[in-house]
Amino acid sequence: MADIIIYGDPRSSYVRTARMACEEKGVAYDLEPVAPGSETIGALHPFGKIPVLRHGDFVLYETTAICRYVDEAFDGSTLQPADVEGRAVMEQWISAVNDYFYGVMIRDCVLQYVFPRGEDGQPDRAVIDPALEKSREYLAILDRALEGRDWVAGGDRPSIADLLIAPIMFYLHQLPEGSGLFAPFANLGRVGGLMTARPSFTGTKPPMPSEEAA
Ligand SMILES: N[C@@H](CCC(=O)N[C@@H](CS)C(=O)NCC(=O)O)C(=O)O
Repeated sequence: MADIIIYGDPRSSYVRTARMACEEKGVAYDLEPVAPGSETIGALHPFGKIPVLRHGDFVLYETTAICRYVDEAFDGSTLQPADVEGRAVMEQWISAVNDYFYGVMIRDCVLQYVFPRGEDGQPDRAVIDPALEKSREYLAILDRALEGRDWVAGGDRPSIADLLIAPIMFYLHQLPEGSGLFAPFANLGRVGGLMTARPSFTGTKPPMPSEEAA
């Protein structure tokens, strides 16, 4: 058994971010697959969400706090830029992803397809269509931020901000509109290629519905 346990559903983008932080850092962990709102999570996370990290007696929730802890508690290459401006830009993007990207891209696009709430059990276009439009706008902002750099806060390796962004981009890409959404954005395509080649990304790929049924 590894020293670190990550509690959460492997399909969750936030859980994937926490796992990617461990993988990028080279820190062994066990994934305890539990649902948000479950009894296990209720005992560990006062807001009932995932992921949660346990390291010995230490229990921690909130994805960014988990990533920062994994980065600072263990040796290995860093998940935060060395320079003060780089760290500030990383914080800026962590905040932007949590406050703007997640709600629009995951809650209002991806989850609308996964748990359709429209008429006749169909995805609710009144929610999805404006969210797709907003996603396009936000992807353009991210694409501009990646001009001339591989990672959003600079440097030669992904920071915590990139680890938050990548699982969201993955799910957005899976949507029926995914290819079209990303088509205009060359920097997102280039950086997506770098990210999808990393073992931290390939090793945490969520089970897709067709694979679960198998
Ligand atoms: N601020 C939290 C957000 C965590 C979060 O929203 N996790 C989702 C899964 S991706 C969840 O638990 N959703 C279930 C729910 O909202 O009830 C973090 O950074 O960890």
